[in-house]
Amino acid sequence: MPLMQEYNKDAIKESIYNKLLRYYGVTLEEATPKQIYSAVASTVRDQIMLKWRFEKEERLNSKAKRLYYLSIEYLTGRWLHNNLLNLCSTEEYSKAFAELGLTLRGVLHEEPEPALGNGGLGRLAACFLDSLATLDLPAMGCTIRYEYGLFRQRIVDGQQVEIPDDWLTYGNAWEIPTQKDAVLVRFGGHVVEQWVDDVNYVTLEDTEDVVAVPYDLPIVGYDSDVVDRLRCWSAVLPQNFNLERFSNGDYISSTRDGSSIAAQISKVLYPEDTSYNGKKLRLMQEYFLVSASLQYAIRDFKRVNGDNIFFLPDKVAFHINDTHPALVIPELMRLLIDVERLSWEDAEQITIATVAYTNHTIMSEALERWPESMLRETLPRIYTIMQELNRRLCQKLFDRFPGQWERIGHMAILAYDHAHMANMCIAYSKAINGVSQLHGDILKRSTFKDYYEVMPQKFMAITNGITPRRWLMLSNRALSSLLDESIGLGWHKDLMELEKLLPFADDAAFIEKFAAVKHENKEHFMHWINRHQGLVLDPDSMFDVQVKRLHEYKRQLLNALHILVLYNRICDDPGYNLPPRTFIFGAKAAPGYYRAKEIIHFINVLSQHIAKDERASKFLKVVFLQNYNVSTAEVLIPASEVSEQLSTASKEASGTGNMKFMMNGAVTIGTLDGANVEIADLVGLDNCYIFGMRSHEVEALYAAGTYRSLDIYETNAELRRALNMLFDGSLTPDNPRMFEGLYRALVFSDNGGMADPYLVLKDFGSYQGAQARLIHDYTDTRAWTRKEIINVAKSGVFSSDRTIREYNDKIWHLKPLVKNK
Ligand code: 26V
Repeated sequence: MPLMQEYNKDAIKESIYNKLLRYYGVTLEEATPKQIYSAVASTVRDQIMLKWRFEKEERLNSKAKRLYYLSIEYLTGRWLHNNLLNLCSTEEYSKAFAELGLTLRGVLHEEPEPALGNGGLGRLAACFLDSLATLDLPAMGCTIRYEYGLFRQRIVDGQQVEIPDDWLTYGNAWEIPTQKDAVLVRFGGHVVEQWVDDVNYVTLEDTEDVVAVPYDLPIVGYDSDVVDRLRCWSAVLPQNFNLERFSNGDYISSTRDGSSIAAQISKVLYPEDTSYNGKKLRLMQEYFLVSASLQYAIRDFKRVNGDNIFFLPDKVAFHINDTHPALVIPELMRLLIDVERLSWEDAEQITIATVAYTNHTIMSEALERWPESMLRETLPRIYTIMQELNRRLCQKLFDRFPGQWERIGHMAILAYDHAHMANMCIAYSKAINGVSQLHGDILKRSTFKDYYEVMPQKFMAITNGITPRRWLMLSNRALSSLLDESIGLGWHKDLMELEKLLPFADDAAFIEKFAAVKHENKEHFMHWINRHQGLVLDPDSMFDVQVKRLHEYKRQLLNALHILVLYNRICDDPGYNLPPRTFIFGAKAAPGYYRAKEIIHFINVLSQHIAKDERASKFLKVVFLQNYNVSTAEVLIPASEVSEQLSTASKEASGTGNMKFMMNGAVTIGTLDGANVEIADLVGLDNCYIFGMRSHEVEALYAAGTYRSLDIYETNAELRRALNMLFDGSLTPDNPRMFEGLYRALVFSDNGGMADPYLVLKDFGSYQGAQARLIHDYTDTRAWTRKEIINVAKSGVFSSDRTIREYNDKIWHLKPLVKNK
């Protein structure tokens, strides 16, 4: 690897000096931390660029099939550390930093957090790219270059305040603007049909056009020669897209757009969508992403493979990450019919063979539907194509289910004045998959039952995974070193080798070392949170963590109410004793989700209330982490001992946080939902704490309509007392009824809705029982550490490398790019 040798310690130092001088005219001593970060990142980028050529050349030589993974979110986390790790260069850079009087941590800290995602969906996409590049597979991630990512969260007076996330203020050291690949995306206008020699030509006129300009981020595979890319499309008005200035590198002034709609398209992730215009903007974002990516993909296909578009399915795979990029289907049809001049039948066949779809949630609010009128107005040609897709689909469904109008309406693409995007994805793609075994089953058995009956061969379940590079090697150095010295280095390339740890679970010396690693990580987190939030934690207390999006189905409230019950016990019984425990919550609530914000407020009030009580705070501390994000997770997860995975069974499609905790040795307390089911199978019931209703029981209970949470309120005195504290002034004397709304939603069926729809009260007793077992077990340190070790040992299957191999074997069929064949 001669190229890499150039990046030894001395070369790195020289490059940093040079860049500081050339870019900023400063010496190392004069440079600001941001300038130093930028010089370092630019050095790493040079190193990556040398590798990048291989992917470009080899893909051209071998005409390899390429995957386009389209996702409205990519929650990548910071890049510098990950790039160093994957280039296997962390050590050389650390040495160089030491000689320059810098610290790795200090330099890493200067990188802004790219929050181009909201939660699991976006983080999964980022893990997938890491694995694709690591497995040498040719792939391009496609998303939008949002100027503002998901909001930054501040907690003010216990409540969430949203602050715009201007993550691009200092530029982005990793992105490479690729103006030669800019394409035009067209909105609005009207459809013009012309018949020439019996052929119907369709064109669009009077459209509002937007230029899509790609900015590419390199995706470096771990110890691999392949560098894939994440392409982020930015929207610019045509008259403002000054190619000449752009080519000269003047990106800012070449793309100034003022307040035009084009500027809005790539302005912000998830614009508020309660208004008509907000909703329309989201639709435009989705089409923008899809149309730009597809036009580029077809152009690239022709460049590599020639003009015969019938080979498209052999050379290109489009993957739809949830329904946000569902317009891939009609857009591909449009390009094949209107531009490539294929017949409808040929276009349909190619589309189905090229496209696959992953469903990530069964929550009905997240199954996208667009008003037909909005589609017709915003994307008239796409709308006519969807009408024809729908007509042909319904015809087939009618032949299969004659007269069953309700069923056909339920399966249609256009019905009840709305477009149902998931239906289109199932009907016109080659595969649909759920993200855990249970989720896959639920899709078949319930959510898409009718489709499963018609096209069972399309349905699959591929359990999610996480990249062990970021979530173990990078974030948990201490554990990684312990693994290296005890089981060797094989796990770096094959995470199943973690199983070699199993015999160590009973080795007293190893148990001690493992416990010491956990303690070191807890101390590290303790310092971190002290610097960031000024809090003081006790590293000898149990770290019990629930971090994830705030949603009622994830039941942060179950955890909080249980803490309140523990608090009451401590207050009541002067002899009550339990191991000191720090409960850590982190969650962002969607800005318009009132109930979720109320839960955040409640947790913060609870935290303050307990902190004020001298005796209770000896045993309990509740921490609400501000602005939970990828970087925070990297510090927190290695320090965690208990992983709270409390979703109402059937609601969490998979969860991936659960896997990160497991891989870092935290023990799960959770329901048999999503991938928790698989975690429990792997570690056994002695090494996790399972409680609550099973998913089929939940479904049966909903169907029966007999659930009355009031009965539980009336019979469980401890729970009733905790619930009453939501409105009796114990927690908020100045405003006693502050959380009455929360209480009412759990106990009464207001407005025709079901009381306690997520079964918090129903599962409370069982949760309490699991907590009691857990607390009992925790006091035996050795036995507890054994459980942690077994969790790590069994986590190999949750590597996203395994997930990607499964997708590749079952759906994409990509071939690795191989050096020196
Ligand atoms: C939710 C929200 C709520 C806030 C406003 C914007 C917005 C946009 C989309 C969504 C749907 C999120 C879908 C999602 O993240 N699903 C998660 O996907 C993970 C990866 O497959 C999976 O592990 C989680 O169980 C699933 O919830």
